[in-house]
Amino acid sequence: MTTPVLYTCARSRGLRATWAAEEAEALIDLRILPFPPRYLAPEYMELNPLGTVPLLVDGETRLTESCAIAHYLATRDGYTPLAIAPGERDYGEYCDYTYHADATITFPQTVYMRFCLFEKDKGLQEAGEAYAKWFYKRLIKIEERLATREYLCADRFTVADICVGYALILAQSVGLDDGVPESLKAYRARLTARPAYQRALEREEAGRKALSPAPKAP
Ligand SMILES: N[C@@H](CCC(=O)N[C@@H](CS)C(=O)NCC(=O)O)C(=O)O
Repeated sequence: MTTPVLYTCARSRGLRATWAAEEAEALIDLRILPFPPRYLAPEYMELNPLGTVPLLVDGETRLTESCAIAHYLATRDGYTPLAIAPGERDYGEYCDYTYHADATITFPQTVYMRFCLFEKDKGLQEAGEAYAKWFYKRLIKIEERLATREYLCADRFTVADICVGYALILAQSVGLDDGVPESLKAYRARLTARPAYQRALEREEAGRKALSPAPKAP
């Protein structure tokens, strides 16, 4: 069997994949790129014409969706407790929250980031702020779900928590935390305290540091 190669940028949505690999103890060849690779690693466009990260290459198989990669790494060699199998309780909810994480929650976050952080000069800040509000409103579904649960599905930590948890981690790092309910902040704190999350961060950070040009000798 091949070792899957994960191309990503430190702390990007690819963290979902690095984190899942650490939780599942799945072997991956982690390749950290400078952000954005579209400009800073143009040769990457040959591997992924979208220019986005993450990308997982596993033999002939190629995936470019962070939530799909997290699920794939948790199930590639057979179902692990990190995923929920068909027929198991909360299988449908597991699929739903895993997709919900990027399609419904991270989507407005990225529009906010684009208009309010990366492309401020375009004069679209008002629209960006509207997307920030939209993001806050969209947290209602996970807030209600977690009101009576520690984890989203089947009373255990799964890839659905990794995928949704990353959106909450991103919220904190891009200044989108004001409208995040305290209960979801507590959920995020539980998730980020996990040793596998800490290891994933360290791995990505080590890769990022290795990219930086060595300091010039005086
Ligand atoms: N839905 C995709 C989105 C991938 C994506 O847009 N990634 C961002 C980083 S978080 C990116 O690569 N941006 C750089 C660009 O588009 O040039 C996923 O979840 O993996």
